[in-house]
Amino acid sequence: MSFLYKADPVRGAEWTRLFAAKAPDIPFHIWPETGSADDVRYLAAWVPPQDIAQRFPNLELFFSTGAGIDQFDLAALPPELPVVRMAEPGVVAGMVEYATMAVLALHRDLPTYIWQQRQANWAAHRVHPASKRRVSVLGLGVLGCAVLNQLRTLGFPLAGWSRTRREIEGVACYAGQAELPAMLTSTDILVCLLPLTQETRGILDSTLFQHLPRGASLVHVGRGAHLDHQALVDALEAGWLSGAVVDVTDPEPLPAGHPFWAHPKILLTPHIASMTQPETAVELVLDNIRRHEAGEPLIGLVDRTRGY
Ligand code: NDP
Ligand code: OXD
Repeated sequence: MSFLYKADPVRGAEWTRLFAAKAPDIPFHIWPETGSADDVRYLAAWVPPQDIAQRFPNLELFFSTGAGIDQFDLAALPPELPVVRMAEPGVVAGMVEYATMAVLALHRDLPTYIWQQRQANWAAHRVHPASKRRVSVLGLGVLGCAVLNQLRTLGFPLAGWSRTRREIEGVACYAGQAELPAMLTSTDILVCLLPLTQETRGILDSTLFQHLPRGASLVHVGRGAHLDHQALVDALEAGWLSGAVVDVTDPEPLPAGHPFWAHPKILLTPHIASMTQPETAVELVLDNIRRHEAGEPLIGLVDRTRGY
């Protein structure tokens, strides 16, 4: 029985050390070194190998090294293979930091001040209290809820949207497509923390932006393909949206000359909002292996019918 890791090799070295300390009985390999393919019971990967079923016939669990799973084709994996995503405390903490930073940056007009500094322009704008800035989160999952918990402490009026109905203290909750416009019309800063599925692809488009009030802004930390890039640029140029913090794009990296690179109203980061942390990820993986062996429910098990 062995564990195979196929993702970022730097973090892989940390996984190796952690497995040696915490699970010395499980032989650990880093791709492309696999040991005996018949022995591989567990595979952790950002993108699994294409011939996974033929290559590893005794695989029992597949772990996505990301919290998201859209980077690979779920349908290409053996149908009975459990797929577990990395909803681990480290990735959650990183997203809470980034989303809070981004909301505060938009709340306090940072894109404008960065641009003004470049122009040597000393111009002050009115400061609005957090209690007057309505923040809404698309996606009330592990990450969306953690972000809302942090934003609550800062005094923003909060709302959130999910597929099925949720109840979260201090958050106006909306569910399903029909209720989305009602939330958007009372949103000043919109945070996208949705998984990428057939239903959510392209959701951040001109129609959605038109439902937001004039002057609203966007934090995009979901997946690049949620966002219609041109629609964002158009909404910013028209002054309909006032700013955006964008961490994920399609494609990644953006090509040279793409309008996001130099846009004065966009703060762009290269998909670093959050990252799986080896220490906490390995703890979750080992807990899930134990759960699997004991026939207990797995933490972060992907529901293949929902696609997330
Ligand atoms: P979860 O699966 O825990 O939560 C997903 C949420 O989205 C749920 O509330 C779900 O609704 C909602 N949702 C899904 N589909 C729809 C839909 N069609 N309409 C309305 N709501 C929908 O995911 P996480 O919170 O763990 O992660 C969210 C995403 O964040 C990841 O999939 C990934 O894309 C992104 N991410 C980005 C990172 C970055 O660095 N930029 C890092 C990590 C993750 P319901 O509650 O009803 O199921
Ligand atoms: C993830 C990511 O899904 O880093 O974990 O985007």
